[in-house]
Amino acid sequence: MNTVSDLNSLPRAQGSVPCCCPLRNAQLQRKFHTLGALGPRTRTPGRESVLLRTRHSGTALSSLAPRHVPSQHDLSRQDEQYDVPLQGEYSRPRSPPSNRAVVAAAAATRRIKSRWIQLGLENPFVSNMAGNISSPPAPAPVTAAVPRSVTRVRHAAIPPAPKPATSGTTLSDSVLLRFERDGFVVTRRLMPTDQLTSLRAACEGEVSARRLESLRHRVRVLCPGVDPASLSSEVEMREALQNHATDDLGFLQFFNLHRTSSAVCRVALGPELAAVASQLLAARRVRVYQDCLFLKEPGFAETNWHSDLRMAPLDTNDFVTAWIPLRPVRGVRGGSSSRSPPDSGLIFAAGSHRDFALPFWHNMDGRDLSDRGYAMKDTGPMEVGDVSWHHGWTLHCAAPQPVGTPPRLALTVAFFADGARLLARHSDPTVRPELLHDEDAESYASWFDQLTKGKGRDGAVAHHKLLPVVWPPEASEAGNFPL
Ligand SMILES: O=C(O)CCC(=O)C(=O)O
Repeated sequence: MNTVSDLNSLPRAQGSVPCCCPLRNAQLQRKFHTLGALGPRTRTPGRESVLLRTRHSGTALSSLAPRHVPSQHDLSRQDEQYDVPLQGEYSRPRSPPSNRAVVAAAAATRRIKSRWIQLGLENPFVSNMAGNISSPPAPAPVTAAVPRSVTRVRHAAIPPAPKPATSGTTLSDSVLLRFERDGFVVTRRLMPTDQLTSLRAACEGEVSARRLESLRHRVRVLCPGVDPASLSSEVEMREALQNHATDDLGFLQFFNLHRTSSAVCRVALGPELAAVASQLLAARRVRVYQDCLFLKEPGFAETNWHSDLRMAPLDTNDFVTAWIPLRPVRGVRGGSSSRSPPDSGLIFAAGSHRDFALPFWHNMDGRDLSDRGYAMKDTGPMEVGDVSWHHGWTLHCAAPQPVGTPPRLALTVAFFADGARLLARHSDPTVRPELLHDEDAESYASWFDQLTKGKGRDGAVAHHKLLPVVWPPEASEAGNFPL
């Protein structure tokens, strides 16, 4: 499957239309949204790589759109983008850096500085770091960060070594590079099977207990003319979805089960996922944004193309979602046996998280992605215990769930690098609040409203007890859950 149009060949639920473009209604059009220009990054704990620098110069611009009017945006709000590379991301190498690495680091730092000067900032390294909680040491002034001699680079710029990871899987450089390039990776056999057995039982229980709540949510999202509060039974809600929905029903979703279920809490807030998230995000401190269970019943339509960050009120690029199937998923090609039917695993537009030009130059309404040249990649068959990970701006979708297959349940857990700010919807005139899709509002309303209430809180750093720190292990707030 190499092109968007190949997706037309996927089997579809009766009455549904192809899940790929051209987009077919305003709601789906609004869902399309992508951005995030991460450069290559090859860091693993305990090792260093000068390639990190390109990430910073790349994201400094990418984060401005599509949520801001770039020409008017006050760049000093983009705290997380302004790490002095050797300060924010550098891990102590096992042996001193080679001269070549040091020279390359100095050159990269100079390039970033000149970029800032072109952007008209006086001294970005100094003025923009205050309050960036995810970057522990305060940066040296620019004169120290861009030293004249190699010796001064070594002594001025290298911060104290971060603590090494104390548990969890260590991702290889090639996996990290693949994530940067494609915007997704799969980690095989990441989760212990016994955890997944109790997770599945807990999730099935939540599906029964919260079915009405979930259908009401779908009515709210898909039936703009219907008041969900006026419906009380499953029959009424299914009728509303049948007769008034602007789109086919692709899934039922259930938010934040970790707040009530200890089995979900153990997985969603546990160190196995958090260790991987911290490496993919290259973040020392990671928070959980939400978990969400997706149920696809046989005959359900496709999951439309979307980027997760479009639905999160966070002004960040450092966001990653883990997708954990609760039964083996054969994937869109039907697995190894040609006789097994396809199954609705995730499909990714590889590299779309770096497609800065798409939302910058194009009006996303009615946008046909087929000429973007994305390679369409899927996870392939996944076993219980495998986890796929996608960047917050990576465009992805899932095929319809074929009739005659068992329902497909998958738990997602979304993580972000600590220090991200809330979208400043009211106080920052350059923010385009209409671009935030409210599909997940039920998930974040409580903490978002609390955090933004009060003068000067709009655009505050996203710290809340419902956004628990899960990495590093010694700072984990997982013990506060379930509530
Ligand atoms: O499982 C699905 O069908 C959708 C999942 C999804 O969109 C996500 O993980 O962000």
